[in-house]
Amino acid sequence: MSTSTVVPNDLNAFWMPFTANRQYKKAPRMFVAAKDMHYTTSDGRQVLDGTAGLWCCNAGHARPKIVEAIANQAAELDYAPAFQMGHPKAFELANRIIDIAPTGLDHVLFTNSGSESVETALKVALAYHKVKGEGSRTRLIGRERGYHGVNFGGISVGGIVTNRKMFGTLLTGVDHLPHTHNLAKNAFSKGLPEHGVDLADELERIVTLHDASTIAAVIVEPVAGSTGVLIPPAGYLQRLRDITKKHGILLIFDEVITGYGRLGTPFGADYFGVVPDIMVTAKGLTNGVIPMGAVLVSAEIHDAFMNGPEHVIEFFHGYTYSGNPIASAAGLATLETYREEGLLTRGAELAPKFEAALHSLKGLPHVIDIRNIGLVGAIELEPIAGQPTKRAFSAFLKAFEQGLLIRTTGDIIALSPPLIVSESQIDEIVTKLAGILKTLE
Ligand code: PXG
Ligand code: PLP
Repeated sequence: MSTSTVVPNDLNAFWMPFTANRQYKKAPRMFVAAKDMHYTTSDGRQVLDGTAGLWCCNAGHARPKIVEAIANQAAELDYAPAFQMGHPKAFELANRIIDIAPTGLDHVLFTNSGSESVETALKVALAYHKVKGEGSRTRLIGRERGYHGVNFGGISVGGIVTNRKMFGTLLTGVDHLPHTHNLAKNAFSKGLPEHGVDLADELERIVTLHDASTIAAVIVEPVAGSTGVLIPPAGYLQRLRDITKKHGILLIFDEVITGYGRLGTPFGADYFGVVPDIMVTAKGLTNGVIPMGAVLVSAEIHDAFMNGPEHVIEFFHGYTYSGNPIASAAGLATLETYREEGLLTRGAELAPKFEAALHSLKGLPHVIDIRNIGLVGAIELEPIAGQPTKRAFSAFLKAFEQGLLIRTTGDIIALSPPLIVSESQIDEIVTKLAGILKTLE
């Protein structure tokens, strides 16, 4: 198939997500193929994937096992009803996820995205307290700058203003911890920033304000990704764990980005040695190929629902496509690929190289911070006065022209290459970025 024949001739109907539609449609950027570390554009150029798609293609693109599993599954069993019926692969996938998950997380609810996983986790948390006879625990605590998808629960506990301000009153009974970003004290940290563990103590203040008996759960990203890679201060997540445990509050880790090897460990929980009560995942579960999410919960939470008459549904929640056969097949083949190639821990081997390469950009024009953890990095730029986001977006456009895909949010450049990236490709990413940073307005 010639790649030049597949460009649609009218871009008007598709209202694109999180995109400057009018600008994009004047000068569209199209991918038409992908293999391993590269995309192919509609004009036949190769683009090195510095972002694993949108933080999801952890094993790179068009991996044979996954492609084959999807094709075979579509032919064998395309769909099975999700409610009151089952098929073997969903059970198998749940077991394989629990095999790699931190000890203490024992059951899986399937969804179709990170956003749905967040809603599912929040509903499990509220219902858990209710079935335990603590129905007064209804408050949810998120964090400033947090990203928990785009559905109403997620934007309520989320802390990105642009994602919230157009949408009315959201969920009531939500409070927020402060974010942990502090350039004055932590700029150019390698790995965990040194300062800010005491920001976790803000949770004690919130508990005092509302009383623990009204609080159901705290939800945080172990490393905040979408808002521009905010890495938690050393000791911070442990302290949140200690405070939540002390007060009987559930701790939810949103690992949609940090899950499945991104930090060099299977999950962020492993990296930080902190096990939450509920873990939210998606993206890397199927290598981004088929939409799917998974919410992991402790046996204690699951077992609390397994009461009452056995013919009665225990939890009134689920999606038409929860654990659907093709997504399950993709998930199994993905986890198999990660296992065969050691990808859930490869990030730890590459992290020192990635860190050194990124921090070599220190001193280039406009660079006010560089931060990194596992195979995630960020370069924060000084915004152009009165025109926030413009400088980083122009870096994005230049990178694309030069055959490199990066991601920008605000004036922050985020990097999260597939976990199959080679050392020379890390050099290529950083060399190209250095050239671009020198030419930015
Ligand atoms: N939670 C977290 C922590 C996420 O990062 C979601 C929930 C929502 O997942 P879905 O599958 O509904 O999009 C996310 C998604 C970016 C970017 O470039 C980040 C996400 C999605 C798209 C772009 O920062 N995160
Ligand atoms: N809206 C209508 C009218 C429906 O019938 C359904 C599911 O049956 C939904 C929404 C929810 O769709 P899904 O289960 O794919 O989330």
